[in-house]
Amino acid sequence: MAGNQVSDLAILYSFRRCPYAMRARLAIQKSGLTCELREVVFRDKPEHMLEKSPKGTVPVMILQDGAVLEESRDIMEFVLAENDPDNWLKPAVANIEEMRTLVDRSDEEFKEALDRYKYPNRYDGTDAEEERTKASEFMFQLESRLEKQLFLFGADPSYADMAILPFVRQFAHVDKDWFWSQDWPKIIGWLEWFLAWPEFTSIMKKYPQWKEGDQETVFPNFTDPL
Ligand SMILES: N[C@@H](CCC(=O)N[C@@H](CS)C(=O)NCC(=O)O)C(=O)O
Repeated sequence: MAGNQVSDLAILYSFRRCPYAMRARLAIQKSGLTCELREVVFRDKPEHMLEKSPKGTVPVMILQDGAVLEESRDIMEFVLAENDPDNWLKPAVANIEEMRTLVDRSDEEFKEALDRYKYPNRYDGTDAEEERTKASEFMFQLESRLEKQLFLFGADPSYADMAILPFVRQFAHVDKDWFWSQDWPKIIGWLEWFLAWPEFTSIMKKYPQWKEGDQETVFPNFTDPL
């Protein structure tokens, strides 16, 4: 499938540092499909994006037939259902439902604690350390999975690893010294693998803010070396 034209998927509104957009870009790149990437700046969201998806979050994918995917996991599952060369949706030891359950826990409890730990001033009566402890409970659940296998659902990366790792990265980056001194060696190894993985570094390429009338930016750009 690699090398298909822009028209495969039409448009992806994205923001480089958003973990939801990262997981969508990882899945699109893996699927071998291409799209037109439009980099968003939150204080200046494109009218076209808001027209198609008034909730105003990224990522948003607008397909050729006009269908709008406005949840990162829907984008991941849609593109991987088209083409999933490394079986991210079908790991050897699990099915999609089991992976979705773990990703739900990440997107709900873990993300809630992570936001409160990262931005305690945005939430009344929040104690950052308490939130960090709550978020750490999820880390220990992941650690015990990773003690048995290199990735969350077996010996190879899956949909669940890709959906969760961008948020673990964010958690680690709030206070790197603290994170890297915790007793979760498997998580640290898993995250370090991810940070150095060419498929991750390539989706973190910088793009200027998209403006109406700009030339199309094709993502991924298969002519760039990984
Ligand atoms: N449930 C959504 C959440 C997406 C989301 O919250 N994205 C954030 C950025 S990381 C956003 O767009 N925020 C909009 C804003 O801050 O104005 C998804 O999975 O796509």
